[in-house]
Amino acid sequence: LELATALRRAVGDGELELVYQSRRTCGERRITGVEALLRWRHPELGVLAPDVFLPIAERTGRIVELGDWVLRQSLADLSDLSHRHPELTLAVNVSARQLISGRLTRTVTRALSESGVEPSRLVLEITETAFSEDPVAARQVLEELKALGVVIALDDFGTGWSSLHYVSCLPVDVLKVDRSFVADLPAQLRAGAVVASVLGLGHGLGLLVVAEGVEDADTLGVLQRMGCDEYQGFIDGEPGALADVLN
Ligand code: G
Ligand code: G
Ligand code: MN
Ligand code: NA
Repeated sequence: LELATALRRAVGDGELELVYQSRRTCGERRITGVEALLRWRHPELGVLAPDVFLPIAERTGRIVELGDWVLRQSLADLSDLSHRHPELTLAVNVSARQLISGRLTRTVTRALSESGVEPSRLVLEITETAFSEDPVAARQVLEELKALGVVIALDDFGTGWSSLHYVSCLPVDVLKVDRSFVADLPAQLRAGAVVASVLGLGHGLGLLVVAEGVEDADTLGVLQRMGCDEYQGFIDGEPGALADVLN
């Protein structure tokens, strides 16, 4: 309850922050983009991870306001560095409730025009829960976003109940293989089979496949040999300030 109250003030008081994680090609490890990750610098509790406060924000509806802030701030951050990194893409996580809030398309349109960033450089990361809650509304918003020229990624792919259904009928461009499968890659044949099948599916549909949670060179080596397109993970360091991540 206290967190819920404090969260109400967090946006206005400037307590929210973004850290960034790079996304790179598996082959040359060339940077192609960054993912914005939200943090809350709570005055007494210190830096809180989204797992601690996003469920509260979802429940209270505050997530819509937080999501607006994340979009505007991350696009402004990218815009500041665009002269040096004109090709870099920005991935932003969108929660289920935000997706079906009825105002996401308008918010994205406004944030893009304020920042001057090309729509094709913005990747919105969606999880399957959004579709299980309200498939009709979710689908319509995705169509609107696609019409703007924004890129759509399915996040945590493989962990939901009906991934195959969604990937076959929704306008999606990118599959992000959940890190639970990636973590077990070097040691576990089962994880290898799952990742191989996501790669086959994604490439069969003409999608870009990104592996999440790559922590070591062994794992990256396996992904390279399997033909995975891009990866993210602590192998490139902890998420940090945008300027640091790009150095
Ligand atoms: O950054 P971290 O690993 O702590 O993120 C934990 C979870 O929070 C992940 O599932 C991630 O997708 C989610 N997350 C991080 N930033 C945001 C954000 O800005 N909006 C939403 N909706 N989820 C986020
Ligand atoms: O669900 P989503 O993919 O948006 O989650 C992103 C979260 O995953 C972030 O909170 C980030 O801190 C975490 N993460 C990113 N890379 C790694 C990694 O290599 N290992 C682990 N354990 N977590 C990671
Ligand atoms: Mn994500
Ligand atoms: Na994920």
